[in-house]
Amino acid sequence: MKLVFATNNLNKLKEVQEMLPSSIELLSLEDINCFDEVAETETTLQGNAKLKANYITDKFGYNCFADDTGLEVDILEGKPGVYSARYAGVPTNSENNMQKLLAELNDKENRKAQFRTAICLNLDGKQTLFEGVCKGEILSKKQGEKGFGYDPIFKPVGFSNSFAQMKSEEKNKISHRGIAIQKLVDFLTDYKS
Ligand code: ITT
Repeated sequence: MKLVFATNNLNKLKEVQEMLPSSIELLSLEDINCFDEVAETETTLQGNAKLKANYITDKFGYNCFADDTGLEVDILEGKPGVYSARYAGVPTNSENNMQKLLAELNDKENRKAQFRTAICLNLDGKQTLFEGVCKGEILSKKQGEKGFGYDPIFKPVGFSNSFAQMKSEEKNKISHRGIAIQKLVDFLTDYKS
């Protein structure tokens, strides 16, 4: 089965590639000659995931899935959430986003946060949504070099390392995207066209 993953984020593409069984041939936007930027104009993660998946299915006709991910910080009442990519403004910049969040939480005791991923799958004319959540806390400074985005300042519950100190297989087992992708894989495994 051929499926397009509608993302411009090559780190996400790599993570997801590692998780899919060989029966699913993952196509990137580059593979289908799509170089468009889809503006994430919705106010929810599900809304943006739908927007990105629908753009590809409507314009290029492919079965496709897209994800949108947000970091929800308890003491900030769920912010930056759906605005995580643009937290420190545009053009988006992960280092600036992390520095803004660290400054915002300076001296705060409650550092609880969670990553949430929404996935929208368009398959044979039917749409299905999946979600994954990973609870953790925001560290007081960056730790580790791996991963991307907010990984150096996020430590999942039950672990002493940040996501950026984990191998991608380790992160994928417990991460928001890993959990949501596993649900997608289970769905596709049971799917009869
Ligand atoms: P696409 O929309 O093209 O898929 P993106 O990088 O814009 O790529 P999102 O809107 O889903 O992806 O991401 C929102 C923000 O959250 C952005 O700053 C990412 O770097 C960050 N992010 C997403 N997944 C993450 C992860 O697993 N670990 C750390 N940060 C992550």
